[in-house]
Amino acid sequence: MTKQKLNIAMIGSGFIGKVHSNAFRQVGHFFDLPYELYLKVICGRNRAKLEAVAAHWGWEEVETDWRTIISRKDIDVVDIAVPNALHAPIAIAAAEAGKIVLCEKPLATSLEEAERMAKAVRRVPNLVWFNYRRVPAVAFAKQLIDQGRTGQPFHYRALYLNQSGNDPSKATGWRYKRSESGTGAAGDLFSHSIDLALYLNGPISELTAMTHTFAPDRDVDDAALLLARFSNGSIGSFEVSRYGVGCQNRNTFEINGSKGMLRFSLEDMNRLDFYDATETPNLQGSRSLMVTGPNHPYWEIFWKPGHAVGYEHPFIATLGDFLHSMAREETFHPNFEDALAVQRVLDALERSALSRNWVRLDGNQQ
Ligand code: SOE
Repeated sequence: MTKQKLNIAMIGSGFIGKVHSNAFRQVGHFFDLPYELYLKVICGRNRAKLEAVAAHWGWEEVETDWRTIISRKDIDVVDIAVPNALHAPIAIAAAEAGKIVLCEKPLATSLEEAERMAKAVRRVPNLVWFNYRRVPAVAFAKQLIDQGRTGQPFHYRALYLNQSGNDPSKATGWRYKRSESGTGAAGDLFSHSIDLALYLNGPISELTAMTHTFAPDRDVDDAALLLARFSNGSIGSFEVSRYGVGCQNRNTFEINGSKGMLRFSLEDMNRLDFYDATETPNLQGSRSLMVTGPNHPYWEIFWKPGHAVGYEHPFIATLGDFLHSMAREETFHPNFEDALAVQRVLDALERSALSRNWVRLDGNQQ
């Protein structure tokens, strides 16, 4: 059977463009895809850099104007991997032109922008690259929670720490400028922690937060702390920072429930700690599960049991699942609506930090 061809245009050629290029290249090697993907055109501002990236990853053409990409009839998929302030204009134009739209996180630089984006993509297949949902250990945590293995949830605890703010060579890019990124650590790191929290533990009903900027001349937050009440009755604490010196990419969560505990750290991403409080007391103890199979999420897609996966695999899994759900005409998650839910929490975080008050959310986060 001949497969439908999909011509992909990726806008952006930085770090995350490399991760996406790899996912587009690799996805057909792992997933039995319902489509044939073509890495048609890569778009960015610097032609010389684009040509080098295109040659390296096998993009057929380069383009320096994203509007030209949108107007091209032969482009099926627009993938947005550029600074946050450009997400909205590109995503809205692409959706209006009927393209399939994939977008990096955080979705937008404001709630108002995110609402317009989510509305614009309603009629086209869409995805937001909250990649950590598809770390096999995280997907397995979700399965255990859904099976009731952790029972009634009491605590949700998350950290996302890196040390980029403390490194002057890194702390000058677009991620540190409000005009291009909207927020600092909140959008960059917190968006991941919030997406995971909403996915694993459900909507947040109210929160209080503080943000802090260490660098004297910076107009975005470097760190944020947040306390939350979830609709399921549990309480949450979150900390994100670009001054987590000693941590390069520490993304963790821990859940304490009436029947057990789950603990994950991206620094040991193939493992999930599980404590089963229903076992006889003399056998109770936290076990460190290697989540590479058998019978773990994606174990038949990637390597044999015991053969670890890395940073790139959740992106490949995100894309593979997305293409399958598109072929089945099913709604994929995380999509723009899920990312809008994250944006509502980010907006509440900012309002709470400014007003120094608790902020209620309407529970409309899933
Ligand atoms: C930089 O802080 C960054 O690349 C984030 O933007 C990503 O979303 C995160 O996964 C890793 O760190």
